Order: sequence, then C-alpha cells, then structure tokens
Amino acid sequence: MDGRGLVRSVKAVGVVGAAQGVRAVRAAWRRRRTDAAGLPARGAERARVPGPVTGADPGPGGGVIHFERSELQVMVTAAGAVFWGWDGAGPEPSYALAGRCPEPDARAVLEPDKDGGWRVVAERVTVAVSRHGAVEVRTPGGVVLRRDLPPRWWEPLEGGGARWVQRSEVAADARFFGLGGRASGPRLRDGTYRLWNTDPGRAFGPAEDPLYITMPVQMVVADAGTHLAFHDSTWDGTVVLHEGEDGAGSGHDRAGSCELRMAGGPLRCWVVVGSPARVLHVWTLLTGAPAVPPAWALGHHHARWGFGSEQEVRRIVAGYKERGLPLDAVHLDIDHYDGHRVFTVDQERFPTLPALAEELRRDGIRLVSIVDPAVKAEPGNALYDAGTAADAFVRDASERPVLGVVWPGDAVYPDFTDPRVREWWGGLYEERLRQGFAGFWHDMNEPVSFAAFGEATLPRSARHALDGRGGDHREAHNVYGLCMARAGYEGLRALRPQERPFLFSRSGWVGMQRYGGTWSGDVATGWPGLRASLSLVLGLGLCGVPYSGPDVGGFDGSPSPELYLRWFQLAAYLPLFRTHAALRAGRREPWEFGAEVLEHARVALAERRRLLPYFVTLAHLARRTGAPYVRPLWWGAPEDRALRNCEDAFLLGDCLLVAPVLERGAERVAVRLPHGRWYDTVTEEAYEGPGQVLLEAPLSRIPVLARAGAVLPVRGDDGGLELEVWAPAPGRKGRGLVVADAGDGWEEPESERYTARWKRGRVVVEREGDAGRSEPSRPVRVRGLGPA
Ligand code: MIG
Repeated sequence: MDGRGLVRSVKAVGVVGAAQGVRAVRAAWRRRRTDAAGLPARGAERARVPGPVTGADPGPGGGVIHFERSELQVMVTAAGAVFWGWDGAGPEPSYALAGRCPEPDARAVLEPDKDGGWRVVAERVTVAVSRHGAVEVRTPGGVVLRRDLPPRWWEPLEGGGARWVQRSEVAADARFFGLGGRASGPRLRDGTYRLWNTDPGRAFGPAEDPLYITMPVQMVVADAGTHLAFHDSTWDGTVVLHEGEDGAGSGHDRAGSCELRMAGGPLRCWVVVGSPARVLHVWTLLTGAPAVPPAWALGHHHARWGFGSEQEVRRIVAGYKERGLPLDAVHLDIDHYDGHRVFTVDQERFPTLPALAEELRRDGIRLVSIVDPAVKAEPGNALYDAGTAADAFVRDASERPVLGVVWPGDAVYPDFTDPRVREWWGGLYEERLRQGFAGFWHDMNEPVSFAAFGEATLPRSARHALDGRGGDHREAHNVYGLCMARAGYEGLRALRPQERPFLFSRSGWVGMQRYGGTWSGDVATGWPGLRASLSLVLGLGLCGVPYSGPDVGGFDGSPSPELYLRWFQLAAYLPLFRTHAALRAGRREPWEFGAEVLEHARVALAERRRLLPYFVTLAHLARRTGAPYVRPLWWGAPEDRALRNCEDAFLLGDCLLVAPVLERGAERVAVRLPHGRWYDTVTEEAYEGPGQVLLEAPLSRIPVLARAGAVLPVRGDDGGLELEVWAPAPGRKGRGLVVADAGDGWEEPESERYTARWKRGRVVVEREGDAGRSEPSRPVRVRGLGPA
C-alpha cells in the first residue's frame, strides 16, 4: 500500500464508521488475494509494430491494408464516419454502438497513395495510410486534421491480449475537449487523464482525475476543422495531452499531441469530421440518440442525503409551497432504504410512501429514487436470495461470489454485462413504481467497494459475462454503469411501456445517453467546485451526453449565501437543475440563506419555469441532432481561436448565451461574444460580437444574452406557450424552432418553424409550413426594439 492509499483508506474508514472500516480493510486484502490467484502473472512481453506495408484489398467503404505484422481495416460509413481497426478488429461487438455497425459508403474508394502508402477517399474525408502504418485523417481539401503514428503493441510471450500505445498529432492551434466528465476542463490542458471510472471517495475539485465517467472520446477543435476521435476499447488507459504551440509567424509551430495507452482491448478507432454540430449528429447516429426526459425532469429537483423521514419531505415541500417556489421533483437518497438495502423502504420512517408520492403528484411533484447496484450479502435478504438463485452476482476466478463492502455492509454485485441479469434487475423496478417513484438515480455504479487502499472497486480478476464473450473486470469495469443504466431503462420500458423512463446515472460510458443522463457527483463546496461542475456538463455534452447538472451548493460542507446563490443561478440554465447535499452537510433549501438569497433564487426558479418550453425543445433537438443543450461558445464558430479558450460562459441552445458568475465577490463578468448581435435579456441592451464585453452581474442575476433574431418558446403567465422574439439586426432575418411538449409518452411532437423579419419598420413573425407562411397561432412578444 502506498502513502496515498493509506490516507484514503483512513478517510474511507472515517466516512463509513469503524465496523465498515474494518470490513473495508479486509475486503482490500481479499481483493489482492483474488487478483493474485485469478490474473495471469505479468510475464515477459514482446513489442510489435505493424512493419512495412505488403498490399491492400478493397472492401466495402474502403478496404484492408496488409502489413508485415498486422493488418488494418479502414471503412467509411454512409454518414461519413471513419472506422479503422488493427489486427482484424472490426466495429463489433461494441458497448458504444447503438445498434449494428452502420452501412459503409459504397462510393468510398481505396487507392494507392504516394510513397507506397494507401488511401481511402470519400466525399467528406480522406484517410491516408502510410507505408509503415501511420493513419492521417484529411479534409477533402487535403488538410491534415489528425495523424496517428504507427501503433505499438506489447504481447505476453505466454499468449493473451496485448496492451498498446497510440500516439497522435494534431494542429498546433488545436484544443482538446471531452474524455467524458472531467473536472479540470472543458478545455483539456496538458496533462494525464485516466480512463477508469472512479468514485474519488470524497468531494472533488478541479484537480481530481479521473471521475465517475471516463470515455476514450476526444473532440479536437482547430482552425482546419473539428473532429471527434473515439478509441473503442473499454479497458483501463491513460491519455497524455499536450496542446501545441503556434509559431505565430516568427517561430516554428509545435504540433499538439496525444498519447493513448490502453491495458487491452482492440485497437480500433472512429473518427468523425465536420462542424461541431455535424460531428455530434453523426456521433449520436453511431452511439445512440439521447433519451428525452419527461418535461417535469426539466424543472427543479430537490434532493438531500438524509431527509430521514416522510415528515421532513413534507416539511421541505411545504417550504417550497408556502413561499410560492416552483418544485418539480424530490429525490430520496439511501436513507429511505431499510438498512441500506436497495429496493426496500424503511417502514418506520417512510410508512406511507405510496400515499406521499400520490400527495406530491397532485401538486405536480414527482418522487425520484436512488438505486444502488450492490446487494447486501445476507441470506434471508430477499433480493440476495433471489439474485443468488438466478446466479446474478459477479464471481471470482474460482467461482465464488465477489464480496465488496458498501453502505449495507458486505455486498455482492449484479453482473450487468449479462443480458439475463439485466432482465432480472430491470424487473425489480416494479417495486419502485409501486412505491410511487417516477424517476431513478443510479449511484455507486463505477462500481464502488469501500475497500479503500488501492482502488475502491471490484478485483480486476472478477469474472463478467460481457454479453456472452466472457472476460474479467479489467474489460467490464468501465461499462458497468452503462450496462446498469441499460438494465434500468429496458426494465422500465417493459414495466411502463407508455412512459418515457427518467433515469440518470453517476457512472457510465460511451452511449449512456441512450438510457438517460448523469449528474456531476460529489462536487466540493467551494468556488473551484462551482467551476468544475460547469466543466463536467460542457465536456459530457461534447461526448454525446447532453443531460446533466451539478449538486447546487456543492455536495459537502456549507456554501456561503453568495456561493449557493451563484450555483443556483448557474444550474437554473443547465439541463438537470437539482439541489443536493451530503448527510452531514449544511442546508440547501433556498430559504436557508437569508431573505436576499431567497428573493434572487425565486427569480431564477421563475425564469427556469418560464424557459421550460425552450428546455423541452432542446431535449428533442438533442435527440434528433445530438446537439447538447449546453454548448461551448465556439459551437458555431470553431475557427475563432479566442472562443476556444473561453470556458466560463456557454450557449444554451441557439438562442441564449449564459455568463455565470464563478468568482467570489464578482459583480461583473467579461464575456467573449460570438459573431452577431446579442441582447441582455434584462436590460435589452444590445452588444455586437465578435469581441469582449463586460456585463453587469449584480447578486440578483447572472447575465443571459439572447441572440438577435432568436425565436424562443416560453411559458406565458397563463401557462400556455408563447414566443419571445428578439429583434433581428437591421437587414437580417431570425429563425427559431419550437417542439411543443407532447406529454410523457412516445408520441412524436410536431416541430414548428418560425422566422422573424423586418418589414416596414416592424418585426414580423411567421410560421413556416408546407403550404407557405402563416400567422403564428401562439402569442408573440417582440423584444430588443430599443427605447420606444
Ligand atoms: O458514498 O447515497 O454521489 O449523491 O448522496 C456516498 C449517498 C453515496 C454518493 C452520491 C451522492 C449520494 C451519496 N452517495
């Protein structure tokens, strides 16, 4: 055990109590023993590179290029995504892909390139493979977006899977984003990023890496273009990033670089090129459309670890009600379980849960339940007995169930990589639905075992079904949360086929958006935590997971009134808007921070409710196009270098720009505006981009700007849908899309398209239809017309 490990284990003991701590230490030893017996000893290895090219065979969408010691399949899909795989690796099987591998592009051709290399030429991209196996992705104009050097493998002499390294170069001006949820982003600066889903076991700040969701997905933005690269291996890995340096005319450019080391798995890669919008669109065609949350999940949620009783839940709800504050969901944490057992209810403290749920429902408030994966290992515990009978739990190499330690004590873990187990687990949500829960919050699914020195997860030798292929935790770890989300989602669909499931999950992997969203986990209370929480939302959105948000106020401790308010104001513009805190943390209700904070929080809540139709539209847009609700400022202008470095403001859809306050005492924020005219939504003052502006940010609000020409669906005072239109700049046109809420089912809502134009000194708003333009059937309010 190293020093850090010891400190961590002591901390873990502090958190979970003495008995648990002793168990945790025992479990750590158990894990070590299990791995020593269950994993092959790391013997001698042989290094290998592809060697010189020997020939090529055309195939669908590209072909196979042969090297002396490997071969490379290159395939361009009909939508223009590029796949390549070494050593015979194809796109399937894959936990990332939403379905089967997409159709190849029949027009892509394999042809000889210069210097003995080969290239695949398609409409939107050229892939050039050098004679030693370097792979270049080029734009149709021939500009190189990414150059992957020949890979290198290390193979055990004894046989078995190889580990590998892949070095890549990108433009000197390129910026990296993504890699899942990273606290230090959204721009990923020089450093090492690990690919191993991890519960840090304490509240985290920007320096913490890795966190709960890691993905080998990088979005790279450069003058020459934007691309996304995904190395489809679920194994443990590290990514070392170095941003390049631009010689600025006087010196030499230094390319940006990325070095990816993977402990195993196929060496295969997907690359998508194009505008950010196109990249995300093709990406979600590949990995799945984001689930659309029900409208209530786009409102305000209040959670807390330790409500402790029905009375307390009623008290909180009454607190919102008395003060006229909107509330849409209340989340029950593990303290409502009976002895920390998942799928049970403490009957003493929550004796009438279904009645409570019904009561809340009448006030338009839904109940959301936490769901932990680990099952208390205790004969007589019905779930344990049922799971044992169904052979549902992860076993070690000698066939014994793997024991971990979590809140209920010794625990076993369902193997969600087994379709049989997913089905069994999915059926268990029936109990939750009977209790009256409408949504689900998956926690601890990295998965966590408190055995805290080394790593707080399952032994690497633990066996998993891996959907019939069989393997161990080294390969299954990173998809454990993803597969649990799938189990929950599919179970809920079967149990309540007429309703869209609402589920969000702490851990996950590429493709998790198919089942739901996530939240930022245990972000530390403090200004750095506030910033980290925005970084996570932005980064995950660029990896295809658009629905997430932070614990408002931070997870631990007690935020100052100012920090709480700024967090609240930020989260009011994020997809998941939820207050939450740890067991022993300070209060998080908006009225606990004094009258002033309450009044400003009230404004944020009211504005969130007013924007609900816009959030609903963004949720449907995310599903249809992959575009996240929350986008970096460079979304529409990736060629603007200054915007690439802007991390503290963001676009909310096409219409709004939000500039949160992320610093203590700040009452003004500097923002770099993208091109065009922008209106302060409160003062209606107009600003012209591109360029930097200084905006007033009194405690009462954070600056939100509307794009000139925006047509924004909002909720009117009578609850009906209205159009808020921001005057286009003179001589310009505006447009907007409205996808009206069609309930919590599967009915496909209609899209309404609007335009806004100047006509004889007035702004005219019209609906665009197949039969031409018509008057909007919704009330319209034009803003930004300047002083009357
Ligand atoms: O070990 O369920 O991130 O939101 O309140 C802590 C208790 C377990 C971690 C989650 C947090 C939740 C807490 N959980």
